This record gives sequence, structure tokens and C-alpha cells, in this order.
Amino acid sequence: MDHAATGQDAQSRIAAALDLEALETLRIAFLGKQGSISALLKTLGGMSPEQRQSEGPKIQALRESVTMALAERKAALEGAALDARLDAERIDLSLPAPETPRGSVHPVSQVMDELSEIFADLGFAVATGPEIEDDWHNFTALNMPESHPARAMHDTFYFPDRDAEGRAMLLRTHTSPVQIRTMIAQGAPLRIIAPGRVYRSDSDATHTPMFHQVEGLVIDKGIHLGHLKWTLETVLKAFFEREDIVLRLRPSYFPFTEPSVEVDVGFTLVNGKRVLGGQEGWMELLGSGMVNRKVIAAGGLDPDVWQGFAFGVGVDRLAMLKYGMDDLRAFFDGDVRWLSHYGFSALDVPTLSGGVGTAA
Ligand code: 2U9
Repeated sequence: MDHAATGQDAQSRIAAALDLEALETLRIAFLGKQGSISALLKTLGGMSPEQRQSEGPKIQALRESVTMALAERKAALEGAALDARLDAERIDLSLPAPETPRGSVHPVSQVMDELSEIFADLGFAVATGPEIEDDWHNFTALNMPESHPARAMHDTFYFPDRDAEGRAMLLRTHTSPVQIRTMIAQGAPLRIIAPGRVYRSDSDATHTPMFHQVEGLVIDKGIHLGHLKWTLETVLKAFFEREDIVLRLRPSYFPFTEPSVEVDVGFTLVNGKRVLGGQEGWMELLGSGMVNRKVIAAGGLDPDVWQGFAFGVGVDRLAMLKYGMDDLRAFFDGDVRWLSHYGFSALDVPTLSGGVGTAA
């Protein structure tokens, strides 16, 4: 049998295969189950031992050379296919890059950042704490012992889990437990604000079950209402970027402050709309007061040595007043159209020098 001629023929047909599909057809024709070289291998079985000894190595050599030729041609065809693709596909680096969708800073975050910046300038640090609280830090330490009627003012979300004293854990109803924790951990003197989420089981056009507060606490020697009024005036002038902000303090009641005051801010009517500044009318803005002696003691300090003032303000309300949104519920719908309209650039970080009031 002329294996050399069979080999020559196979080599030239493999070399002539123009694509991977044609090459696969050849592989099956030579080496497949019914392939011609496979058939040659089968003839070995019917040969005499001498014949097998002389024919066997030739047929094996033929099989190996065809296998190698197939592999080489396959590599060459694949290489050519890749070259063709590289030739055809080009990246034009002069084209503008596709626009990346960019998120925005929520007005609530923006206002908390602005207030943090303004208070930092007055020497206040930002304090944080857990949103899941125990009864003592959220109520008792703030002069709201069990059965205190003021507890009813907070529609509290309770957990089935209980604390070490057997009282139900809860979602904090104000950020005040943060100040209690900070007093205990850091002692006095203290100047802090506590911005964050708080929770009350309340839901209508002007109340959401989760909302945001910034509370502030100053503890030092000889602190009085004058310090409170100056601080609030200074902060609100910086926040609303108006020098004509006027405050009015009205007596009120909170269990954690004594005396307690409700703070109104003066507004002016411009084309029938209320604009903060001046004193044509008044609107309630925040609550505050001198820290109750019992609360100072709960914070681990001697109320005969240390005095303090505290305040609390709703961030959502402040954001609405400053940036002109009128529906509180839209704040937490997550509607991208609302967010991109009212949101702020993440690159536009509020600073006192750059302005804390620059709208996006
Ligand atoms: C400590 C001592 C005193 C925080 C205070 C208010 C008055 C207040 C409300 C404003 C609008 C809550 O978001 S709101 O509904 N807050 O009126 N908050 S004094 O007093 C404290 C806090 C912590 C240790």
C-alpha cells in the first residue's frame, strides 16, 4: 500500500482547507470512526505478524503526520481569523466617551452636610449612634420615665427583642440618645450635633414613619439661654444665607429641657409667598431649651457644675423651606426624576467659603 501517496494527498487537502468548517470535515474524513486512516488501522488486525510489523509503524506515522497537519492548519486559520478581526475592528480614541449616568445627593443629605459644615465652624463635632435603641437611652435618660405622659407624644416602633432590663428594644424616636451616649463616653465640656434618621409610627401628608433630625447639645460651665439664641441665629443666617433672619423664642414644654422654648422665624410675603427673613409673620421652626438637670445627671455629669442648651430641628422641613419642595412624601419615593431635579452634585461639597446654599 502506498502510504506516502495517501499522506501527500491528505497534506495537500489539509493545506487547501479554507476555513475551520472545511478542516473539520477533513478531520472526520481521515480520523473519524469511518475515516480512511481509521480504516487503515483496522486492516492491521487481519495481517500476518510480519506484515503487521512492517505496516504498523507506517500507518501510525501517517496518522500522526495527518493529526499534526490538522492542528497546524487549525492554528493558522484561527490566527488569520483573529488578524482579520483586529484589522476590521478599530477603536476611535478621538470619539467622545459615552456619558456615564450620575446619581445626585439627596436634599436631606445636602442639608445635613450644610449644617455639619456651619456647626463645625462654631466648634461642634458630629456625633452618631445606633438607630435601634434601648428604652433607657431613648426615654428614661431624657426624663421620660415609664408612664410619663410625654412618651405618648412619640408613636414608637417596638421590637419583640428585649434589653437587659426586660424592656422592649425600639427604633429611636429622636436622635437625643446619641447625645446621652456621647455625654457618658466623652464627658464635659461638649459641643456636638447629632444628625440622622428617626422613626415614629405616623403617616400622613406632613408625617412619614421615618424622618430626619439634627439635634445639638452644648455642655459647659455658665451656659445660658443667650448662648442658645446667638448660636441658633448665627447658624440660621449662614444656612439661609440672609442677614435679616429674626428669631422669636416662645415658652414651651419638653421633658428634656427646662426652661423649654419653641423658636419661630420671621418671614416676609413676596408675591404672596413666604420668604424667610424680616418679621411680617412668624413660623415655628424648631424646639430647644436649657438641658434639664435630671438629663445632665443621666449623662453622668454634676448639674451643679455643668449647664447646657439643646435644640432639635426637622431636616426634611428645613430642606423644604430652603429649596422650595412642597410634598414631603416625594422625599422618600425614590423617583429618579425628582432626585435629578432636586438633587445636588456629589462634587459640589458644601463649604463656608464656597457657599452652603448653591443649588445644583
Ligand atoms: C439631650 C438633652 C436635650 C433636644 C431637643 C427639641 C427641643 C425639639 C423637635 C423639633 C422638630 C423634634 O424633629 S422634631 O419633631 N425637637 O423640639 N429637641 S430640645 O433636647 C435634648 C436632646 C438631648 C441629652
